[in-house]
Amino acid sequence: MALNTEQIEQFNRDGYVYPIEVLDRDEAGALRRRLEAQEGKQGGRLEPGQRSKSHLLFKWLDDLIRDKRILDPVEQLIGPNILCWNTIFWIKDIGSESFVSWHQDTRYWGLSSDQVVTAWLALSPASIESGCMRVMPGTHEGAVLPHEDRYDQANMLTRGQEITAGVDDKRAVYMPLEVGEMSIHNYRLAHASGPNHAPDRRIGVSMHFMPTDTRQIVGSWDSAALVRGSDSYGNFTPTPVPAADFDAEAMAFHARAAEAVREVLYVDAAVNTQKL
Ligand SMILES: O=C(O)CCC(=O)C(=O)O
Repeated sequence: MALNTEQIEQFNRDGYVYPIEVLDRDEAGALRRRLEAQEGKQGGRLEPGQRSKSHLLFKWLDDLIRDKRILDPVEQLIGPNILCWNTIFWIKDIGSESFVSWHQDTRYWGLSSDQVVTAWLALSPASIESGCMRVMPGTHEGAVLPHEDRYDQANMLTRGQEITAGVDDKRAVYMPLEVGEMSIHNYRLAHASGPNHAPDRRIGVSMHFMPTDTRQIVGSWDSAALVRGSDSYGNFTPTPVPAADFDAEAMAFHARAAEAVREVLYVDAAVNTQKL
């Protein structure tokens, strides 16, 4: 569904837009079942190493990053030539105290562009009770705020990185989403989320899109999927398209691609917490 003028203005001014209807409940429910079937085969959870670059493991997620319903609004915000850099699962079980501290992804991803966006799709209800995302309007502009590594076990972020100044809780905005809805935020926007006190798991998948002129400026090698338009820059090695879930060739590529992301996320970190 196309964004209207007001939504585009809001994204440019505040750094986020939501809710965007993407999948109907049945379609989102079917994807959730596929994810949970895989979790069921491996002891009820994804391995930390399966949370990132997951479109190389799950064919249905590779289909999703190429889905017109997701890419049309993304194109309205960042232009016609689009790479998908990463996909990450954010799963909080019932009663989980897992949280995400206030942070800006610009600080950690090693990407040169200020136009990178995160599209976050809800595969179960993301409510205030279940720990949906909160954002700090306007923080996508200006300097990156100061962060400190706090290494909290319950923090879903690699190093428990947290903004130490510049977030005013009273001005923060919750972004609740129904099943099948998505939010989009600029990756510099400060965001966070709380624990899950709802009677269902909170399952989201984030998809990180960027214009093709983006470069990886921290890591020596990185990969991305060209999901729309053409890439005349060639700054990222193209990711293979999996033929099926856990396709052997894509899995081999995933091992290298996810490791490259980890190297960037943990650069200069005191501890490798192995959360991704
Ligand atoms: O899922 C969450 O609660 C946080 C997600 C997040 O930090 C992100 O998508 O960048």
